[in-house]
Order: sequence, then C-alpha cells, then structure tokens
Amino acid sequence: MLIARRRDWALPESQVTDEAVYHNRRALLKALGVGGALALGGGKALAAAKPTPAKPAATPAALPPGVSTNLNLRYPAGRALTAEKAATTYNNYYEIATDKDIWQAAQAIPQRPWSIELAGLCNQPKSWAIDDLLKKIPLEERIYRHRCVEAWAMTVPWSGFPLSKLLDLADPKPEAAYVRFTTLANPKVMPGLSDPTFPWPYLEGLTMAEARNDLAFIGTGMYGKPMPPQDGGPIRLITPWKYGFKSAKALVKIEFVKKRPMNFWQAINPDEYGFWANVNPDVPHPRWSQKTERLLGTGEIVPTRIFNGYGSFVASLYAGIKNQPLFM
Ligand SMILES: Nc1nc2c(c(=O)[nH]1)N[C@H]1C(S)=C(S)[C@@H](COP(=O)(O)O)O[C@H]1N2
Ligand SMILES: [Mo]
Repeated sequence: MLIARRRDWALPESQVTDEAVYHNRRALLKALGVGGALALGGGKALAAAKPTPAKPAATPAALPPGVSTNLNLRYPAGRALTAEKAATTYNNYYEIATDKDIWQAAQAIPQRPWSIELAGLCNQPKSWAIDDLLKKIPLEERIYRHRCVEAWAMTVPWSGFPLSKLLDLADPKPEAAYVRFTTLANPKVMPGLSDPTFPWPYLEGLTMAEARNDLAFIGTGMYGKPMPPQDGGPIRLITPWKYGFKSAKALVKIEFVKKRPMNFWQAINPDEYGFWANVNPDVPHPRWSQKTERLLGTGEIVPTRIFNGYGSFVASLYAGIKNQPLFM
C-alpha cells in the first residue's frame, strides 16, 4: 500500500532532476534491463522504489477526491519541489489573517458541501456541486512554479484540470470578454473579513484568452492529497505565469462578463498592483526589486524569470497590448 502510493515526486532523484528527464531516464534504464530500485541509487530510494519503472495506473476511485497521479509532463518545473510542509504552512489568505501563519485557523473552512456557480454570459449557467464536477472532468497532476509578488516562491505538484474545461461546460457567449472569479466570504470561519478596510470578497479576473490558455489551471489537490483549506481548498485558480495574487483561493463563482473585472489587490492599491500581474524580473515593485525570489523550505535565492519561465506558452497573449502595465 505504502509503496504503491508513493509518488514519483517523493523520490530523492526527482528533486535534483527535471521530471521529464527523470522519467525518460527511467524508461531508458528499463529498456537496458537495469533494475528499477538499483538504478534509482540505493539507500532510501531502494526501499521506496516501485518494482517496475512503469507508472502505476491508479484507479481514480482509489484516490481521495480532487487528486490525480496522472502527471502531465508538458510543463517541466526545472527545479526541486518545495517540501510539502513548507508549502502548506506559509500561506497568504487575507480572509483569515494578514500574516502567513494561517494554516491552523484555515482548517475551520468547511470543504463540503461546496458548490461553484458558472454564471453570466454563457449558455449553460449552473451551480455545480464540487463532487459532480470532479466526476465530470478528468483530473491530472502538474508541477508548477509559483511566484508571489512579495518575492517568495515554491514548486508544487497540483492536482486539478485546465480552466478551459470549466469554460467548455459553461459554453460562454461570444460577448464574454473576461472571466471574473469570486471567492468564499464566510465571516463565521474567516476572521479577516471583519476588517472593513478591505474590499471583500477577494475577486480576480482573466481575459478569455488567458482563461483558455492551457496553463491556466483549476487546482483541487496538492502533493497527492485534496487541496488543503489553507491553500485554497477545495478548489482554487492557478495561473503560474502571473504573480500569486491572481491565483484566487476557495472559488465559489466563475462569471463571464463584458467588462474587465476589478481585482482585490488592484482595488486596494492600484499604484502597486494591477490587472495583468505577469511576472517580470525587470519591472520592480515600487517598494522592492523583483529580480530574485526566495524558495520556501530551503531559503535559497534564485533569479526570477519573465512570465515565471512560462513565456513560450503565454507571451503571445500579450503581443498586441500597448500602454498597459502588463507586469504589476
Ligand atoms: N481568496 C484568496 N486567494 C488568494 C489569496 C488570498 O489572500 N485570498 N492570496 C493570494 C496570494 S498573494 C498568493 S501568493 C497565493 C498563495 O497561495 P498559497 O498560500 O497556496 O501558497 O494565494 C493567492 N490567492
Ligand atoms: Mo502573493
């Protein structure tokens, strides 16, 4: 049981080798007839390795809700995974508190029942119970880099599905130009909401083209577990080429609209935070440099990359846009 459930990313080698290379190497070793456990380099790996390098076809029914082990290799993270403990105990969640130590308080957010409403300019408006949605849309796993505007970063194995699948379910009308995301605002379990100086609820928005881009992801799990409440459980947005504040947690509504939505952080401080919020090391925040980032867990400082390293997938989305702050 333990061995069968052990994920590839939990193996030591996956922390030093890009995962695509890593998988290819396993395939190569298999072709050469080299034993799986031995090839992975003895020690702890020996105990953890599966008997065969082939990926186990875990049946969805055997996994917790919102979780997939079907790793999509199209988006190599190119750096080590963040320790699960670090990623799940250092969080931004202003509905709870303005400091990072909210993970325990977040456990009070009920994860079921949960529904998410598809609304606005679409042909199939509907409120979906999350478990019906999880049955309807095939899940996959993706390892993404995450870059907070505050210059900390992490690398996380998320489970979920492309945002475009939700768009398909709703069947947006041609007039829909933007997608507006509304998140949970439940004062019974979110003490931060009692601060009236913030424009609750936490809102975000994307253009339809951004929302349709395959990188835009809906997260329903991380590290092979259902999405923890502190990381936006049970369902959140993940836009890895943008600063982290775009990745809205605890989604309750997705609306198709004509006009560009105002987002939470832009409403708070439009001189420092905008609508586009694409990552760019060469455009400093008014109060700090964006050239480098600090990795959660190790504290290592590494260079920040334009579009957080995802430019080949998303830069074209912005080609025709002039005189707009694309990087704040
Ligand atoms: N609802 C909501 N979503 C949110 C936030 C928030 O305060 N409330 N913070 C954002 C910011 S600034 C970041 S960096 C990420 C952090 O996600 P994590 O805590 O899972 O690392 O969530 C984003 N989504
Ligand atoms: Mo952030």
